[in-house]
Amino acid sequence: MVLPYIESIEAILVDLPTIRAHQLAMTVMNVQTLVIVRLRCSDGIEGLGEATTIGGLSYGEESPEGIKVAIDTYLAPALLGQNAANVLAAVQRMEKAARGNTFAKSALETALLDAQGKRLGVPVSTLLGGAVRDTVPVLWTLASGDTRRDIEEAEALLDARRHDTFKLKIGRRSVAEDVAHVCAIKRALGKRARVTVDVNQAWSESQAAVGIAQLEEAGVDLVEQPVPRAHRTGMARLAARFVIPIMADEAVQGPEDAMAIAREGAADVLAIKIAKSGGLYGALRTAAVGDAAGIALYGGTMLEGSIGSVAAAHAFATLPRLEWGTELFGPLLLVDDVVRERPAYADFSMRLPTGPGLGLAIDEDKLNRYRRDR
Ligand code: MUC
Ligand code: MG
Repeated sequence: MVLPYIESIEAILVDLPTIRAHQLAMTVMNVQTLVIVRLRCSDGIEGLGEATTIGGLSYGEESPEGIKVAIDTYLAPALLGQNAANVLAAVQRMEKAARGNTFAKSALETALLDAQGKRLGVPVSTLLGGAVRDTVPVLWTLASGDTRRDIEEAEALLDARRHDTFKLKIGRRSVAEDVAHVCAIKRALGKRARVTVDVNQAWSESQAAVGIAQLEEAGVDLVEQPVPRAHRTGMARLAARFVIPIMADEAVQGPEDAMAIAREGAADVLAIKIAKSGGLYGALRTAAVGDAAGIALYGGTMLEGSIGSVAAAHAFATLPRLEWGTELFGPLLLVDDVVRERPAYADFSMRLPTGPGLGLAIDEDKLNRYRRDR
């Protein structure tokens, strides 16, 4: 048998407008930039991957432009000519070629898994051992910056049975203003919806102690990353002090962070993201550490388009326990995408595509329309 090898790798910057302004503690998004990877193999099979972050360098340590440079200059040369059918050997070569750069590595690993799935005629989740669910629950983030508009948005999505859990992005305004905003939304939605908040590291421990007490009182279901990611001892004190679950997002990148959080009791829930963990395998390893420690799991997003979101969904679909569902709504926040068919959302969930690999195909016209270098 002739082994297929990796023939070429292209990393393409794609700029897509969002359906409305998306306000987070560290930035306001009106456009999302995706880094789309096309990995072509000697047997004619092409794998797709995506690396996407939020707000340039304001959220994480890799920017879209930097991800492209890392792929073009360092990671692609390490992979060209290698066996395209051995994903983990390729991942190990990337680990030798570059430290960190987990977003870039995740996109390449996704593309290799997509290609291998297409080669074998099976979905990526099958390559990972098999899906235990064919849909994943998906929440929606309310982040328009306006309380009344957020309530209207939530009501419409509840009526459409698209989402019944809402995550509120806070941390931009004072603690008092943020708490008032959250309480108004929770009051309006009542028992019809779960409400969570993401502070994106914006509070000090003492601000968090005040804010979380009021959010708990208001019936909010979970608080995500209230304090800076390095402040694990503070997170542990907050997790011990309150009944409302504390979720680690920025504080958990890979399995080593999950281990430290477990040891220190620094969170009740882990937000797992393929980009933070360097790919689907890394995300599953991170999840396994948390799961073994009795920490609940949640499938996180970097607001990727369809390719990155579906890649993550294939991984999350294999997790035996996924207590807090996922937030894989990225495609719904974008006015358009670069795939022919976007994943389907209904009944508060995303349905996993069933085709080989990721189960997605590039729409060449749309890619040409939205690529930065057009
Ligand atoms: C984050 O920090 O969780 C996820 C949903 C959203 O609106 O922003 C992201 C990032
Ligand atoms: Mg978060």
